[in-house]
Amino acid sequence: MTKSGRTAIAAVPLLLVGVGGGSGTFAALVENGSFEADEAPVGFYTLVPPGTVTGWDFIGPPGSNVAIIGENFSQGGFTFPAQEGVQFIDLTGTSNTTSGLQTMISTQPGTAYDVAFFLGNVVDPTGAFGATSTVGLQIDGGAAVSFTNLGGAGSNMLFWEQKSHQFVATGSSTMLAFINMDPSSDSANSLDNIAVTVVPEASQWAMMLGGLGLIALAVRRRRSPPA
Ligand SMILES: [Ca+2]
Ligand SMILES: [Ca+2]
Ligand SMILES: [Ca+2]
Repeated sequence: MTKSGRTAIAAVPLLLVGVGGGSGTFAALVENGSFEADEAPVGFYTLVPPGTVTGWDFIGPPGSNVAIIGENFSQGGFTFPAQEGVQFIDLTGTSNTTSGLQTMISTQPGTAYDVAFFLGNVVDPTGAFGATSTVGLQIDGGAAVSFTNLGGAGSNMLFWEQKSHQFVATGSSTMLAFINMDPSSDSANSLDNIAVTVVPEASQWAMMLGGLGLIALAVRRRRSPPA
């Protein structure tokens, strides 16, 4: 292999880092998607409302709430570790109704996005936490798409499962809402680590490969000995 060939290949990881950085920008489409921004008391929780969640708006019937669950929370013989960081959201709060959170993200019309999030469940059929956890995801106020976590049987620890959903944006902003769909007898429906990313298109891959070629060329020219 020639020297310039090695140089070009060495440049590839740099470009991929650059492309990854671009994706990272898209991942940050959701502000505070891990619910770490507002510190809840350790071993306890903060009800919203009256509290607030950075980057999100509470939605739900009058008198209802959700909860920011603090680090090291445990109750009723169960432990509730976060999926990412130390905090997460309990969509049931203390009201156990159709409460939830919504956030507005910047989008490009016609672009496909992937919404990934973790849904937590405990199996407590004779206790307060129910046996299943179902979240409804609404895009721009459309029909809720439901996701259910049935896992965690035989464990006394919150069990996390990743879910994802793709949509094509129709406007320059898109509203995402996560709504509790557990029965009123169920007081645990956990949500953490929400990230939205652009679904790569064939044309974007072509641009990236074109970029690779240009960088390889530039590096080769730079490395050429002066005439
Ligand atoms: Ca978190
Ligand atoms: Ca539940
Ligand atoms: Ca609860």
